[in-house]
Amino acid sequence: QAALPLVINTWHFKDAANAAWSTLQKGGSVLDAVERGCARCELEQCDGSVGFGGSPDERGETTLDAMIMNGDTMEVGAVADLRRVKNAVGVARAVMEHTEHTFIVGESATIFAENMGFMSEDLSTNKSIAIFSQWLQQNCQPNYRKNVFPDPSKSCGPYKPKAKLWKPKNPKRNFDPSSHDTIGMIAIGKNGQVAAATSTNGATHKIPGRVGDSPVAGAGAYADSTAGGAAATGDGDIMMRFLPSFLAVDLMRNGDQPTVACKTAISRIKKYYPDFFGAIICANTTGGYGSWADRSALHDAASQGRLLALRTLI
Ligand code: SD4
Repeated sequence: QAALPLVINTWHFKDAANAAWSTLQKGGSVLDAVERGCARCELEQCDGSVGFGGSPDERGETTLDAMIMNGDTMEVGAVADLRRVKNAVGVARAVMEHTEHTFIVGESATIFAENMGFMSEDLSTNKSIAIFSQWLQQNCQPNYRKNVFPDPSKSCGPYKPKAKLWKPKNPKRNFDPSSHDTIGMIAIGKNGQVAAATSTNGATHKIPGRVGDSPVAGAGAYADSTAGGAAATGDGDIMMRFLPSFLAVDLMRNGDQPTVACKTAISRIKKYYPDFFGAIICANTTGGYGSWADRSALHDAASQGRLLALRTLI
């Protein structure tokens, strides 16, 4: 149990937690806190998996997914497959506050962002170009239309679906855990107001247009000021099928302690996908918080969240 207010987030993104915390201390709202916290990660390109220059897709482009949720009003703003705009969580908040919609995607999200005054710029960096080129070389099929396209960079497309390696209950999942590190953040205000937000550049080498769990309310994050908040990180293609953040908040509403709620949300997924990668953080409106990860590789995502929570209380 901790005193309020409280900020926790996934992984070891301390600058993000501090940005959120100082926003609260300066009198900002919990929404301001989670927005600024996630925005800090977008600027710092936390672990390469948040913000510009990370997780290039199969065409080499970085695209962003983000959401924000107001647990007082149950308003949500979200963007996915956002191109050429760095501040995805800011655009998500603009969707929430300046439209009657919840979720805007792709080029249209970019146009919306530009109309709202967000700057449009290339999200590629030398690093993302290098990641893409290396992947292209490794995945290029040298004989594929070789005579037509002697340039190896042109002999790799169009996309041909790979054989599906995994099925429910089949532990073989073609998934690179090192490419996953989204920020998910929960802030609980002095009076128990809850806000949550996420921001990510998704999964590396995804099929263009792929959207993960992070911008989906109830999957990537959820906030309800009558119960608590939750945020998830990990294999979004699997996790979004179970709405783990919604489930965890609902379990807390029914009296479960945050750690128990987090564990149940992860266990529900493991029943069907025993080998998936994922973690979730949970906080309730009285300042209790907890986390659960499916395996040790991701314990960092959860336990660092706990450390950060303590840190912000110092
Ligand atoms: C996604 N869930 O797009 C995100 C990635 C992530 O830790 O959380 N990585 O699937």
